Amino acid sequence: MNLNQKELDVVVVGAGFSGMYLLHLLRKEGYSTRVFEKGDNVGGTWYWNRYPGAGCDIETMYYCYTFSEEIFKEWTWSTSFPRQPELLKYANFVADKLDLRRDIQFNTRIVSAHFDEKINKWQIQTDDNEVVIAKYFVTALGSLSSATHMPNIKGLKDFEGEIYHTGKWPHEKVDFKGKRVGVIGTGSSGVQAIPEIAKGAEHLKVFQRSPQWVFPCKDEPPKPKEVQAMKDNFHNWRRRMDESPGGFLQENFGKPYPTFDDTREERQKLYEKLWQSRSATALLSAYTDTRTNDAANEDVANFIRSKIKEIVKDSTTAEKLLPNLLVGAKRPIFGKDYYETYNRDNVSLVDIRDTSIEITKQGIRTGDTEHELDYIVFATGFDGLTGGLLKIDILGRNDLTLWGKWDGFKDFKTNLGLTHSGFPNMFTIWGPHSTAFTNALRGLELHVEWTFQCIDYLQKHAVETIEATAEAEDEWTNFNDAIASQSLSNRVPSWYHGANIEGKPPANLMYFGDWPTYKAKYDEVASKEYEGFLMTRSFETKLK
Ligand code: NA7
Repeated sequence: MNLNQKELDVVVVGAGFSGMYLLHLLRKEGYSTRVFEKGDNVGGTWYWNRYPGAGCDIETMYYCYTFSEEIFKEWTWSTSFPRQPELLKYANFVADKLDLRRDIQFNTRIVSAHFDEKINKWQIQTDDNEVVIAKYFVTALGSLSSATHMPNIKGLKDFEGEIYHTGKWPHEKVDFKGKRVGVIGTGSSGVQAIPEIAKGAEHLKVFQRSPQWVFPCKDEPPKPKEVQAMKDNFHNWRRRMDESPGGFLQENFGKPYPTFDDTREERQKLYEKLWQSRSATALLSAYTDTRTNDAANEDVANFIRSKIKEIVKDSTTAEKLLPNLLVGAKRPIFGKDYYETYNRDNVSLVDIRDTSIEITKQGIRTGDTEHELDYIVFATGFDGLTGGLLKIDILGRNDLTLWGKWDGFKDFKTNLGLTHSGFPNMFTIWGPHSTAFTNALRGLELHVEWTFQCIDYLQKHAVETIEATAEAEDEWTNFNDAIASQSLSNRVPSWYHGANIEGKPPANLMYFGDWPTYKAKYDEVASKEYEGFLMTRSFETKLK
């Protein structure tokens, strides 16, 4: 490793799954590459999100690298839905196997990246004031974990107890024994953390602003026969993943016709079966129109409401937990014993939908009620997709910022989610316009492979700069927006549109369509030798 080298081919920010894989590909082809990582080890999302209960909601056999048959075959998961410690162990296993750490500079944050038009290279500065120069600047920040969201609740600074955020969990174990704990937020993180915190705390109060649909999933060990079949048929299995709508194989137990072709009894029978399946998200495709017809959607909603009322013994609490929301419009939340947790004597739910909330020295005040607490856990999410990017002082041509280019989100555009006109030789992996409903690991593999192949092409063709054209950006953004307009998700504000961040103007930040179409778009652009991009060649090449 030569961490003193000041001029590199590629600088990558982030040593999560994207940065690790990109480093592997670039290094194999001999490109001088350094990854900068603000944590002290690899793992990205799974390095930071260490809260109790943290885990993945895609089954392990899909939420893993598929670029290497050897790695795939060598690793065996212990559960169907992997928990954070095992995911982090997996990231470390891959880093060891590929000997990645020697080119990763840990404990180092990139604070700025300025494109120097005189030399057509990026000047990149760390928080230690080290400056490196690179031809290519690649962000691999993940879509969420680089920018946790701490809401600006009155009195936050006054609290005399301890404050935690699920997305920035301390590396030392937090002991809840004998503590009065408050959790704010009931999204995916809150729903995972709440049952685990409840097991340790003296008392847990959950402060819920919006009840959401929580789908139970069964955390059982993968069936050895199924795993072996996947390993034995690796290439076929990978191809089938790419042909599937979400980039992972899901048994479809639903019916191939619309909801109301079945009688009420038949529908209830099917819903019950899907609720009991390995992942109750199967309910989202119970019938062909579950996600497209409002009455069909409400039929499933009513079934889940009946389940919540059946599970939660206290009827007032159950009533507070009932969502009034299209099913499947927000990112589905997977839960393990979530609703059951409200039957514990040491857990209570505080509905803050219509109440003022304030933090005091001793805890949280809602309306006139004071809740005394030792710890407050914020499970309040992230400034997703763009938050991490905007934290870095990135300047493209003519000192253009991303914020300026996007006109403060009023004119939000990207080309393929990866490139941005005005920012030559810059790639933003798994950032804005990444896929909403796809297996993220498969998705980021595509972004990484595309970026690597593009860089390799440019180097082999003596290209000095590549940059998306404004027309290509318009086309891609219009394509994305057209798909979004058909999506249930467009009808419910969420982090997919930046709606969770106070003052962040809404924009369509994700791709809501299916995986094969998304992948085909990327493949098409590459196969047409980067159609939609401007390239400038080096002086020597121009002379030839
Ligand atoms: P989410 O899904 O953004 O959830 C954040 C939660 O925090 C949600 O319940 C919010 O309520 C709540 N929240 C946010 N701000 C406040 C304030 N000011 N007061 C009270 N409650 C608040 O983040 P997660 O970390 O759970 O999950 C993010 C993604 O990670 C998830 O989609 C998966 O892809 C993995 P709200 O619903 O806005 O009323």
